[in-house]
Parts: sequence; C-alpha cells; structure tokens
Amino acid sequence: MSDVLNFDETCLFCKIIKGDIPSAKVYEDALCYAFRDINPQAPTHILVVPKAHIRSVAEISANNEALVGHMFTVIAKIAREEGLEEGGYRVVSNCGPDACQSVPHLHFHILGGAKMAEGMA
Ligand code: DGP
Repeated sequence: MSDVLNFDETCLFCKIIKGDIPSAKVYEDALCYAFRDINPQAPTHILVVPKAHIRSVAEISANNEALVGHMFTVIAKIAREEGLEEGGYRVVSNCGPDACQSVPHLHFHILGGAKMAEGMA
C-alpha cells in the first residue's frame, strides 16, 4: 500500500478528505472516505474514495490492490447500512475522458434506491 500517503494539494477530493471542503460524510477509516455526491443521480448516491491520491482505475496496480479490495469491502458495508442490499445497487467508476471522469481522483459511485434503466453495463 505504498500509495497511502500520497496527497495532491490541487485535487478536489483530496481537499474533501482533508476537510478543507465540506462534505456529507458517510464513512471513514484509515484508508478511505465516503461521502454523498453533490449532484445525486439516484435516491442514494455515495462516492467512495481512497485517501491516497490515485488518479483513476488506470493507476490500480500491485502497489494498491489491497487498498482497492478494502474499498469494495467498504462499499458492501455502506450499501448494507444504507438499506440497498435487498433492492440492489450499481457500483460505477468512470476512467478517463471517454467515460466522462470529471474528478481525477479514483472514486467508486454507489447508486441505488430506485430501479435503474438498462444499458451502459
Ligand atoms: P465522475 O464524473 O465519475 O468523475 O464523478 C465525480 C462526481 O463528483 C460527480 O458525480 C459529482 C461529484 N462532485 C463533484 N464535486 C463535488 C463536491 O464538491 N462535493 C461532492 N460531494 N461531490 C462532488
């Protein structure tokens, strides 16, 4: 987990993690932070981010795969606690310009609380 101490002073999500920009916190531990999306696209829309500044899925490697695995454990825990397990939910990570990634800090969207349209996976 050599990326854990990375921090980018210009990054919006690094500033949110540090508390310099307010957010509606859902969960936090030593490795990751979760908060409600400012522009929700579902009744429940939560972002899970690593505290380390990893730019996207494209930067996942052997150096941080344990961290990413931990993030998925956290995603399942949050989904349970938010009451999404029975109805189901979607986990999305946009990677790069074709996927319209707008914040270059790895994040997983948890979307749930209503039936979604089919398509786009
Ligand atoms: P993406 O487009 O996949 O890079 O998702 C970035 C998400 O981040 C988008 O759904 C909106 C959200 N977002 C952007 N700025 C802020 C902010 O300042 N606060 C919160 N809570 N969410 C933000």
